[in-house]
Amino acid sequence: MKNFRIYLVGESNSGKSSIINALKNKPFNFNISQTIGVDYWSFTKNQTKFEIYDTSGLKKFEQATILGMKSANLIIICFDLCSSTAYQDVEKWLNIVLTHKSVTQTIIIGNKMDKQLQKKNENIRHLIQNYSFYKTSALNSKSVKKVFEDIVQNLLITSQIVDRVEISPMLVQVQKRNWLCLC
Ligand SMILES: Nc1nc2c(ncn2[C@@H]2O[C@H](COP(=O)(O)OP(=O)(O)OP(=O)(O)O)[C@@H](O)[C@H]2O)c(=O)[nH]1
Ligand SMILES: [Mg+2]
Repeated sequence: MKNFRIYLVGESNSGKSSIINALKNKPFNFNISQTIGVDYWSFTKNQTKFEIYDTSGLKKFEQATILGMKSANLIIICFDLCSSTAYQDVEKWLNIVLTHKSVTQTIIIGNKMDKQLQKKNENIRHLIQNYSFYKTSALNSKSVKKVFEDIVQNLLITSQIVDRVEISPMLVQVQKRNWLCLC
C-alpha cells in the first residue's frame, strides 16, 4: 500500500472543509465550524491511501500549515471565486507554495461557483494558467468528486509510467540472456 499525502490550503472561509464534507457525502452545512489547526481524513483507492490534510486558513495556523505541507505529494490551493480578494488570496498561496515547496504538484480550486459572480477577474486566469484549475461548489458533490477522481486517475497514469521505466531494464536483460542462450 502506497501513501499519497494531499494538503488542502487557502484562506479561511474559502470552503476547504465543505469540499471535504461533499467528498464524504455529508450534507452541506452553512454553519460549519472553522477548522482549528488541521483536520485529517483518508480514503483508499487502487492500493493507495490518499491522506487529506484539511488545514485552517486562519493566520495563526499558517506557520504550522507551511511546515506540514513540506511533506505533501500534492497541494490543493482553494479560493472563493466570489471573494473581492480572490486574486490576492491565490497569489499569496502560490507564493507560499513556490517558496516552501518548489517541486510539487499543485492544483487550484475556485470554489462557490453556485454563487453569483459580481465581477469577472481576468487577471486570475493569467496567474493560474500553468496549473490545473477546477471550479467547484461544495453544494454540488459531483463537481468536487471530479477533482479527486482526476487526482486518482493521474496518479495511476504516472505510477504506470514509473513501473514501466523500472521494468524495462529487466526485460532488456531477460531478452539478452535468451539471445545468448540461443547462441
Ligand atoms: N454558497 C456556497 N457556500 C459555501 C461553499 N463552500 C463553503 N461555503 C460556505 O462558506 C463558509 C466557509 O466554509 P468552510 O468550509 O468552513 O471554509 P474553510 O475554508 O474550511 O474555512 P477555515 O476552516 O476557517 O479555513 C461556510 O458558511 C460554508 O457553508 C460553496 O461551494 N458555496
Ligand atoms: Mg475548514
